[in-house]
Amino acid sequence: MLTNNKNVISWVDEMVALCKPDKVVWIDGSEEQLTALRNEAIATGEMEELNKEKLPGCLLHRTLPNDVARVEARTFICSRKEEDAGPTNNWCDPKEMYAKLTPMYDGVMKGRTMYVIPYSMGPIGSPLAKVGVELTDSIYVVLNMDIMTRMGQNAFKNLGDTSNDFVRGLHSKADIDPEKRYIVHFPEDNTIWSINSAYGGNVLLGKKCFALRIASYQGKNEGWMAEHMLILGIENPQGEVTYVTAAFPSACGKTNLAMLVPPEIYAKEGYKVWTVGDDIAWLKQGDDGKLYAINPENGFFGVAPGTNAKSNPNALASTKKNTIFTNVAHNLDDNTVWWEGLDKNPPENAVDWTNQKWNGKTSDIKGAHPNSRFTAPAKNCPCISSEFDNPNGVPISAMIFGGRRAKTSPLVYQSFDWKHGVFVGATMASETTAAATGAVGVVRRDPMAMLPFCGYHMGDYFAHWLEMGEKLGENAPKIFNVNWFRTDDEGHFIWPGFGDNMRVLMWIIGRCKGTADAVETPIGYEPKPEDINIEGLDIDVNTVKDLLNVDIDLWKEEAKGIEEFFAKFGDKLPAELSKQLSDLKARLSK
Ligand code: OXD
Ligand code: MN
Repeated sequence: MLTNNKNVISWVDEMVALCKPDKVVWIDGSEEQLTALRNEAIATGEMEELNKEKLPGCLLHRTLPNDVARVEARTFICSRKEEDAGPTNNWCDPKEMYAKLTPMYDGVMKGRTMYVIPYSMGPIGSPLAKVGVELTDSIYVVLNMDIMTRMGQNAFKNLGDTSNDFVRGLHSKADIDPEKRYIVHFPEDNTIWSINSAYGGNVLLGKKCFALRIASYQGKNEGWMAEHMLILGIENPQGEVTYVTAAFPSACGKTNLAMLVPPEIYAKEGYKVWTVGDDIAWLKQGDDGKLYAINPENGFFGVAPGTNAKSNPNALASTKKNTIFTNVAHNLDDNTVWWEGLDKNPPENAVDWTNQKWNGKTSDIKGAHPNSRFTAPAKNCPCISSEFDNPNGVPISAMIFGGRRAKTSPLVYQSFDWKHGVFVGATMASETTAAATGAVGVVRRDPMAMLPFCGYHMGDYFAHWLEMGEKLGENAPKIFNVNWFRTDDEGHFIWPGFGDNMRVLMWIIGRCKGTADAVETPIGYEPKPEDINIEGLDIDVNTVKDLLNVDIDLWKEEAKGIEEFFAKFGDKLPAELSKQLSDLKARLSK
């Protein structure tokens, strides 16, 4: 045992009595213990050790084909009252859910070892950090948690001997039976139960389950925010850094923006971009009144396909050592890994992610699963911020929302104020692409990119955002919306994206500093076309004008869509958001 905390000890005892493992191992986080676990996983075939010269410390793992992604249909928020989970979550009465799952955990770890993983979300000792303990029968989970969190004995330091403020996570692979898979949150008990999966998003309980679903609920009660946002800093040639956060639905390039490489025109002047986080931000008002953010994680759980030296050199560099690859192709010639979009040279002598013989040159099936992942330590990232471990976080000047819209949203606009910004975030949407199954171009609303991750009623979540704005007052970050995905009549993207998105961030920062101009439109403030720097791009100012165009008819349609979406929330929808909608309609009709 690594702690004297009675709450931890009695809960672990209770779960041991339920799961009946042969052995219980407390994870202290020492290199010695981790090396032994790596060796055990390699010996049993759970993981494969990769090329020691090219990928030192790296491991390869494959999950079962039925277990490759988060399962929203089997993810539950079990608050005592159904209305506290809200219309966007699956709900079940907690008593009923405990009664259903307890027999499934009964004796589930017979013949297995239970690992007790203490971890901190956020730098140890940070006033914004929180402690979790995850119990699991998977070495893969232990080794991933070591990368994704501050794991081990030190995590208990923040808790002390008497506190009960820790998140209780119980995970068992069980039989990896998809019919009996459950990812269940009991926000009022600080508890997460996950069973019958071994895929990252379902089993690394510090990430989506704790740092978003449970933490969003804690944040509402304790006056802070847990958001699905990247955090980045832009340093100017004078050495001043301005920090922004940004929320986008999946498949909109969040990790790429977080690790952006400045285009030549800015790089030569001495501008730099620093990554604080690529997925989750915890935000709290500081003593000086400003809003501060920490990244609660310690690593990146990134999608491998599409990551390459051009799209995201910093992410690729992060994966070159001490990284765990899941469900990528295995190059048998040099014992390295490959995925679609890595380069134009797929291996011929390989196995695909299902461990079948695979020739990348001739096969027309994919070598890596589209949701294959790398788990890489944040400190591997060449552009990791020097403030990454700052316990007080970084001050946020702007918050950015965005989605994938072919025509409706302009390249960038600024909300009129915080309240209007909450409306902009609450009405965020993406259009489905050909990459997903189902119809193309269907608008999916995903407020603040939190639809699958909000641990309570989204109407109350919007109200919490509005309250935070009241508290922050003059210090509230400015709120923006961006859209990198406008297309021309042939369906081609107009804006170059990637590193060139910095050109838009520069206008955003100018607005925060009061140095950039804007024009008022019915949907918010926009740059003048000439205020977006296009030096070195092969687009002209008329193209920027098109990118900024607000089509009133499309926006009238948009307002109808928003009205339908808002109806879902019934009387939990804050009156302020209905008012924002009618104000928008009035401005569109002027
Ligand atoms: C993720 C997600 O894996 O949002 O980060 O799905
Ligand atoms: Mn995410």
